[in-house]
Amino acid sequence: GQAAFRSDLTRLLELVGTGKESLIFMKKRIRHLAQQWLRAARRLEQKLKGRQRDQKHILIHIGFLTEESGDVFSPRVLKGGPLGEMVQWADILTALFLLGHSLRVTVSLKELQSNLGVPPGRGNCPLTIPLPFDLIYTDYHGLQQMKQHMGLSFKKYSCRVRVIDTFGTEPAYNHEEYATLRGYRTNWGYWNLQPTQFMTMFPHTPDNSFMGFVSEELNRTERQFIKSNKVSNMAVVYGKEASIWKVGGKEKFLAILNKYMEIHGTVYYETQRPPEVPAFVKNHGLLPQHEFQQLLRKAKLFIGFGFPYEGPAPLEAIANGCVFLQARFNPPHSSLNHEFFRGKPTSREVSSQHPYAEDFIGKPHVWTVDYNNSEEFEAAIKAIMRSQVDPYLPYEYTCEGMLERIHAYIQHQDFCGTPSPPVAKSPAMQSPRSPLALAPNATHLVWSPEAGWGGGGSTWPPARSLQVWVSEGRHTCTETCQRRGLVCEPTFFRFLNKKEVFLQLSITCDSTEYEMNHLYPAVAENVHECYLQKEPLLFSCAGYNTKYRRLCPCRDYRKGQVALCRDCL
Ligand code: U2F
Repeated sequence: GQAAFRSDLTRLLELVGTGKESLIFMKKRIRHLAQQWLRAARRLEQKLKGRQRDQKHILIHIGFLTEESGDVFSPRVLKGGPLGEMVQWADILTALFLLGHSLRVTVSLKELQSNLGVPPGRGNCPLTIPLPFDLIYTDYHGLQQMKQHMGLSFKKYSCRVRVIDTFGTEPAYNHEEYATLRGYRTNWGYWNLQPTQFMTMFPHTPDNSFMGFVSEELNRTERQFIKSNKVSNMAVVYGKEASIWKVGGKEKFLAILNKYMEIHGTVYYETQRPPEVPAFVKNHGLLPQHEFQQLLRKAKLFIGFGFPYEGPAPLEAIANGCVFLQARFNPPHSSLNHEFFRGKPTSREVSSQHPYAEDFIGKPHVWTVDYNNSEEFEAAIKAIMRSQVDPYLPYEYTCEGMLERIHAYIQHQDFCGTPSPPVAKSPAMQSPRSPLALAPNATHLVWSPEAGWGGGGSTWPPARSLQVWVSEGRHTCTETCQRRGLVCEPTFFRFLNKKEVFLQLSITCDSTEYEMNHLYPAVAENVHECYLQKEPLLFSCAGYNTKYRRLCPCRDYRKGQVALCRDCL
C-alpha cells in the first residue's frame, strides 16, 4: 500500500519497548523532540505533494543492544558511556515511522528469530525462508547474528540490509578476497555488500550512504533569547568520562583557558570529584540530555580535548550558539596509527577531533588549532570571546533534512532489483556509448544529453549530474571532487570505467589492463599505462597512490544536504 505520513508518535514509543537504560534514553529523546519532528514531517509532506511512496515493511534490529553481543552500552548510559549510537537509532526509528512505514523493532536474538520466522533453538536454519521484510536496518553485531541464524536466506536477502556503521566501511575492506590479499584488516568482517548499504553517522566517505541524526532546532525567539543571554566567559568541556582529561599537555592549555574563562564540565562521577578533573572546574556531573542542551545555551565555548571522536555533541553545541574549539591532529589519526581506530574498516585520516565540524562548518563556529602552540591557543580563546556567533545547524542535521534524505534512499536505492550493467571483461568488448562529452578545457568531462546512454534514465542519482575529474597523485577521489565544490559519487564509476574515457580526456594509453584495485580506473602517467576496474564492488572514492592519477566521478549537491544531488529528490 501507500505510505502515509504519521502525525503522532505514541505507537512508536510502544514499539521501542522498555527495560534497558538505553531504551529509556531513546524514548526520552523521541518524546522530547516529538514536536519538531512532527512539524518537519508536515513540511516534507507538503514538499513532496502527494508523490507516490510505497509503504515498506521494515525490521529494525539493534544488534549492539542485544545481550547476545554483550550489550556493553546499556549499563553505561547513566555513567558517561557513549550515547551517540542511541541518539542515532532513536532518530532513525522516528524518521522511518513518520515517513509512514510499517516497523518491527528487535533488541534480542529471540525477537529477531521469531520475526524472521526462524524456528527458535535452531542454530543454523538450512532452508530458505521467505523474508517478511522489504528492508532491514541493523548494525555489524546484528549482521553477524542474522548470518548465523538465517542459513541460506542470508545471502539471498542481504541486498535488503542496511548497516548502521558509525565510522564507515571503505570498499577495500568490504571485499573479502581483495582485503585478505592486500592486508586490509578489520575486526568487523568482510561482507561483500554494496558499499552504499553501509550508513554512517557523518558524511565520512561518499562510498557509504550518509545517515546522520538530528539536533535540537531553535525558533526565532529562542535564538534571540540565547544570543542575549550568552555568558561570554563560560566554557563547557566536551566529554562525559573522566578518562578524556588524561590528555597530554592539558595543564598548559587548561591554565591558559582558566585565565580567561570559567570552565564547566559534565563528567560522570559516583560519589566524589574524579581525580582527573582539576578543582577549578565546575563539574555538573552527567546531565540528562535536555539539561545538557540548557547548559550549552548559556556557554560561549565548547572545548574538545581530542576524544570522543566524531560524536553528536559538537553539533548540538554549535546549534545552541557555542563556538567549538578543537585540537588539530598532526599527523592525522587513523586505523594505521591509533588504537581507537585499529580494526575499523577504514583508512580515513582524521585530522581533528571532529573533521565534519572542521570541513563542513568551520569558522566562525569552529576553530581547529594546535593545542601545543600556546600562542595560537591563547589567540583563539581571545578571538572567540570577542566574536558574535549565531546558532547554526546544517540542514542535513535538521529533522526535515534527515526525513528528506531517508525518503530519497528508500525511494531510490535498490540493491536487489536492477543489477548494474556488467563491467566489460575484456577491453575489446563493445561498451555502450559513453554519456560523457569533453569539457572546453579537456581536463574534465561533463555529461552530455546528446550522447545518451543505454538505460541511463533509470539511474539514481541521475547521470546528468556527473562530471569527471582526474585526480592529482596525492588526492583521493573524495578530495578531488571536494576541491571543485562537488562530491564523489561512487555509483557513477561504471560510466567512466571505459577505455574511450581515457581517450576523451586526452590521456595516452600504451596499454590498458583490467585489474582488481580499489584505485582504478586510473593512469600511471609516466609510463602511459591505463587501468580499468575488474570488480565493481571495489569502485572507491577513498584511496590514493602517488603512482596513479585516478578518474573520479563527481556530482553536484544540495546546499546543506551533501547526500542528494540538485535534482535527486
Ligand atoms: C561518540 O559517542 P558519545 O556518545 O560519547 O558522543 P557525544 O558527542 O559525547 O554525545 C552523545 C550525546 O550525549 C549527550 C549529548 C549527545 O547527544 O546531548 N550528553 C548528555 O546527555 N549529557 C551530558 O552531560 C553530555 C552529553 C560517538 F557518537 C560514538 O559513535 C563513538 O563511539 C564515540 C567514541 O568516539 O564517540
